[in-house]
Amino acid sequence: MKIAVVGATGLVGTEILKVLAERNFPVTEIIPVASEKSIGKQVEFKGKQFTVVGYEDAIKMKPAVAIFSAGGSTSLALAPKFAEAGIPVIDNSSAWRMDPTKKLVVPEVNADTLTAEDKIIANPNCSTIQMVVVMKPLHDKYKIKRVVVSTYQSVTGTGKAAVDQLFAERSGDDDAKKVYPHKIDLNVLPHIDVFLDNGYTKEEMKMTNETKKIMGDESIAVTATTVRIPTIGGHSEAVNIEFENEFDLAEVTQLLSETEGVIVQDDPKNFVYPMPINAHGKDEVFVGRIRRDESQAKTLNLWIVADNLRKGAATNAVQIAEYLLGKGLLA
Ligand code: 11C
Repeated sequence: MKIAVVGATGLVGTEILKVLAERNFPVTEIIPVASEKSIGKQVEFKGKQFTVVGYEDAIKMKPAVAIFSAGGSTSLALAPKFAEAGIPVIDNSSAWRMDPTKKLVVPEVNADTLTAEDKIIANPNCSTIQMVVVMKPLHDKYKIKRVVVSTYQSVTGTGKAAVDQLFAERSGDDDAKKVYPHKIDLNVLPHIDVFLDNGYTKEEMKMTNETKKIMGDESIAVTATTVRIPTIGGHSEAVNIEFENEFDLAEVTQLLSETEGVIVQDDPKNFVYPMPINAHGKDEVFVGRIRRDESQAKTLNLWIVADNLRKGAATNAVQIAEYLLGKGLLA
């Protein structure tokens, strides 16, 4: 099966190629697509070299699916061209996520809504994905009323230039090119993406709005504070969930340990809890610090960690492709 990867040379694009190889997706040919300046470069996949092409050539090569990770404006311009040619697009940008005509998919939660009509499928924001994977079984069982989440997000969410800023500062170069408005090493920035008129950042509103859409329930209230920290392994989240119904703590742990794609790491006496350093390079979502909020009835506290480039982006996109393949929706 020919697979086009649009934005193949970026941080997420590179991870998509790794995940396709690791999960043995039946790839016969990778079609790496990138901007003018990268056309002609080579991209390696399973020991073979593939030449980067422009989007028109890629469409002519008739890939079975195109996975996009090239930013919102590229996606707005190019995804419809692939879709019009009958090539399903799985898009990592925020361009189509809240479009009511497009599905926003986390396979463990709502892949069953996909049909042959869905030619542009949106991949959610990384911080939303890891939260909903854990929340879905809890919502089904106890019905979520309200979520208060604070995030601790990896610089890899911003891209390679941010990783470079962190390591340049760490090596003592305080004049390093700044992607953030402040130093990131030895610091914490309560600021991810742009500020909106309501005082929240776009990242915070993505967590609110995308959660409702993926879970298919507009009644779930979500308030978020999203924070950038100097780490690279993944995003962490302190999540407080108020339910409609009473829960049993042991049952919550049992339920999560039986949930596809979730690994419970919760043995605080032995210092076992999820950390980005351990989640790095993994496809699962890790949950721990499972405890009752003693200040309020029917309320739970959790700590959720996942590799934002994996389950938060590449893995989720490849899992959507796997679902389409399994349902016979890829030509
Ligand atoms: C971050 N969550 O960590 C962002 C990156 O909407 O896909 C992903 C942005 C998005 O900065």
